[in-house]
Amino acid sequence: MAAAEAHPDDFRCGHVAIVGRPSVGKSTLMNAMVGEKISITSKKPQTTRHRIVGIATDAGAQFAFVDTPGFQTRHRSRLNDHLNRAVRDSLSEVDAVVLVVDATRITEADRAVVKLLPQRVPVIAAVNKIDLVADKSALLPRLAEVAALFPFAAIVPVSADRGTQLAALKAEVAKVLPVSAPLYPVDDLTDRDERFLAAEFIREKIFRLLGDEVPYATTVGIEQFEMDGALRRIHATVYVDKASQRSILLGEGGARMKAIATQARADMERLFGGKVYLEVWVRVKRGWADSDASLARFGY
Ligand SMILES: Nc1nc2c(ncn2[C@@H]2O[C@H](COP(=O)(O)OP(=O)(O)OP(=O)(O)O)[C@@H](O)[C@H]2O)c(=O)[nH]1
Ligand SMILES: [Mg+2]
Repeated sequence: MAAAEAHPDDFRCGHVAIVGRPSVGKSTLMNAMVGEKISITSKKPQTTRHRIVGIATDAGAQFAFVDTPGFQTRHRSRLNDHLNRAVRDSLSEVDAVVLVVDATRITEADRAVVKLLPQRVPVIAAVNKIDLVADKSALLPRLAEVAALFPFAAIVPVSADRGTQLAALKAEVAKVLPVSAPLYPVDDLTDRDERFLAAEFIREKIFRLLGDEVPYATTVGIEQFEMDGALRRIHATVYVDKASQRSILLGEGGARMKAIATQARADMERLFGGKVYLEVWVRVKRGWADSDASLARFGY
């Protein structure tokens, strides 16, 4: 293929797992390095539930970042077991790992993730959210604390949110990747299809617009995804655990669900580059997060 031949002999490429405890900014970091919102983010822990590859290609390297769920130390459901398994599985199949920690504090949950880190694969620490550390002299002892956790190949302070030091992080990752032609077409941004991304964008708005209970009782299925000329017609169903959660999700006269759908549709139209007609239904499916059959059906 002509495109592959155009890359220099020392071009590097590989899969890079992004791991860490919940809410440290793994998905924000991946999106910032890819340059598009591929993976959903929110202030709430356990936003990411699926392994998702985000691809960034530059002149010297192609990075296939693998965003993973935040590693759980509290097991509340079978869903959580699936999420932790996704983290462990990604660690066994990559060329490098980026461990993300929060520059404001290292916790027991971070230490639990460090215990999972592979010995034979290079691990780089990204100390994220440095924008929140007003007193930069506080950063040095934090970096020393991180260095004591594991024999990292490099430690890079970053801000995923502000885009600070991302080139430095990529440069450190590129150093440890194998020499290889690109594994993905250079214009690809993710390994996931629009159907998956559509469901995720809806889930993101639920995480962002609702309180602390309902998002964790929710999953999204896409019933129909059709092209009608240039228009995408998408029918989605939001599943909740109880009827009371359905009422909360719908809101007064359906207003909350309408806001969720409107915001999700805007994200879809931006990423897909075309108009979207979106219809969303809410159904009660009791115990879906604790049933292997339901979890399999929803792609967990
Ligand atoms: N101030 C600041 N906030 C950040 C930064 N990076 C991420 N955040 C915020 O941290 C929160 C969590 O970000 P996510 O990217 O969803 O975190 P995550 O590690 O993927 O979380 P899970 O998928 O739930 O494990 C969001 O509110 C982000 O906006 C950063 O560099 N600075
Ligand atoms: Mg995430």
